[in-house]
Amino acid sequence: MSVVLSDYLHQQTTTHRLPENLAAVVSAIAEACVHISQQVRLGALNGVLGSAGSGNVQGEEQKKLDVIANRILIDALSQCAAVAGLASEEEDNFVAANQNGAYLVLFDPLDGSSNIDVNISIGTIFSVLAKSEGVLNTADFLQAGSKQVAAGYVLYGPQTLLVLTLNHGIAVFTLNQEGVFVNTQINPAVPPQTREFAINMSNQRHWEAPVQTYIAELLAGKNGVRGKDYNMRWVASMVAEVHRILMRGGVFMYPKDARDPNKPGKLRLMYEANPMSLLIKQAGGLATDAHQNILDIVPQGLHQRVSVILGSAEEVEYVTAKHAAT
Ligand code: P6P
Repeated sequence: MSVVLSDYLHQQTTTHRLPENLAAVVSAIAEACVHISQQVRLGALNGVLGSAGSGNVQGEEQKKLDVIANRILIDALSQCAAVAGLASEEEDNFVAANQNGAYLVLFDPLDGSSNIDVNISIGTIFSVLAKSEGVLNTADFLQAGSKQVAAGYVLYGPQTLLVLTLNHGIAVFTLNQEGVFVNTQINPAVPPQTREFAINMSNQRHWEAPVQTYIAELLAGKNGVRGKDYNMRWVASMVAEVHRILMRGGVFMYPKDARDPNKPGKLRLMYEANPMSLLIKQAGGLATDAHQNILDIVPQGLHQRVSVILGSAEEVEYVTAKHAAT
């Protein structure tokens, strides 16, 4: 008997006392991502590839699908009574939704945009926080990742997958031909050790010394201090990298580099690093910014950037320890 997302959420309301209105928020996100998947899958047939001719608050060029996915999520979440407000990578400021809503949703509507026009996997990343009493303001969103009440992503790859945590493990759903997410896996576990790393090697000359040393050790393979050969992957879509790590282990790194010393890293804390770090923790892995657990970072801004090292716990501990030693 297939368990679909609505069944799973109902089970969670009984077994883990998941609030009904939080289940409604997750359902709204999932439904929006079904619509995004329909747009992504048609690509050129729908005229949705290429540049939108605009930029976002990050100073990045927006693709047409970035704008479309952003609009689909804003429209869907604004109609969900449980959503008080939302924050998007594509929006300068938060967007107020429903005054009596109990939750805040933060998202990267389409992560990996540079891959859209070359048909490589991309995804939607989302994070859900509880809203405190009072008039909605930016400070309501600035909660540490450990406060997330739900987090996940939808990966638009060979399959469209929803990977969700409600802080009680992880559930993986595959989108069927009727547009319904069907549960296909429960509680993937990240092995503590790995032989696979993901980093953009073209930035090697810009890294800080501990990362330079660490990656050199991996490249030395079995003749080096690590005593084993490593494999490398780099998809340039965080969603694809994290999914691979959830399925078979590995370490993903986007470290601080010297290209912009004022930026602690490229990735965004609130709607990329935090949701992915919660998933990785739920799967027995670890996520740090090279110095502290990402989930412990107290945010200062909606679009704050952070250095990310996440994946197999022993590997993340090893490279994080190298930073502590400097
Ligand atoms: P680079 C995509 O733009 C993203 O935010 C992540 O999904 C991905 O891991 C990273 O940036 C890729 O960055 O510098 O390799 O293009």
